[in-house]
Amino acid sequence: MKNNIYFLNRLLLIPLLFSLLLPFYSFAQSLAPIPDVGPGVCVSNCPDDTPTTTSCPNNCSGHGFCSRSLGGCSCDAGWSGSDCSINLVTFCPNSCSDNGFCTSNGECICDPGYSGNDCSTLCPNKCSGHGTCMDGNCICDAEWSGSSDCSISKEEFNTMLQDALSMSTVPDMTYMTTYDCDDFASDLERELDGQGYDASFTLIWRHDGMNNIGHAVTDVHPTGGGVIFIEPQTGMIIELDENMDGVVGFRDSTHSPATMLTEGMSEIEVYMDRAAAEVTGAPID
Ligand SMILES: [Ca+2]
Ligand SMILES: [Ca+2]
Repeated sequence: MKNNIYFLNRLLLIPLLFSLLLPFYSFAQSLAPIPDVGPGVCVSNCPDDTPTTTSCPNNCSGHGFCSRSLGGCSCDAGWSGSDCSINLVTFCPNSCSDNGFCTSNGECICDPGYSGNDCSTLCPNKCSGHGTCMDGNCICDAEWSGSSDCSISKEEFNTMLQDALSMSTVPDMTYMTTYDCDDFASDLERELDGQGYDASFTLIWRHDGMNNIGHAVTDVHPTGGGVIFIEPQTGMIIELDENMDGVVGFRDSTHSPATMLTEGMSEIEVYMDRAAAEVTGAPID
């Protein structure tokens, strides 16, 4: 009988121990990382943070899983939206023509060398990897602005242009009151246009506090962007970045009577040709 009582006590001890240890077990379990569950159903801490067995929106449409860490759907590649119902392949225009990445707001991010809202427009030579494709035209990086496909560097272009200038007869002309800077600039512009360059006519107004001293030079626009200025009386490429900020500031086709500086102490105005400058009222003799 004594033995039986002892046995009964031992039997009672087991549930007692269990009931004492259970809270520790539950606490330890609550510290364990909760893995994402999927697909579809969220067990707790769902988007509304209510501990229920409710699911993510539309059960993530079968194209993702319900993520506790995100508090919503984590969509499979190629799907987007809060319920993963947006097919990114067909959501963007023309599926980005297989030349770009479709974003969740329906816009294509085109691969290098392609442009257009559906990435269907190819730029020349894909801009040679030295520029950005915009509306079918390359916007070349500054150092690669020598050609429309950004394959010629600015330095190479300058070398070719300087070679062409060394053959020019305009710098050999004699400076006279009747044949002065605007005549040099205009004649060199026409000559370079004839050689296939996109040349135009530039006026520079230098300010010394009281007076505005005008000068005319020639400029050339490489097809990849930028402007190169030339002193037509010497046939040399000149640098007009007076304030040394890496760009030459100039006004396009407008003459403001020498009041708004565009570069250092100068106002630089680029015109299509001398006649276009005269039309704006710029004083040219
Ligand atoms: Ca003149
Ligand atoms: Ca500058």
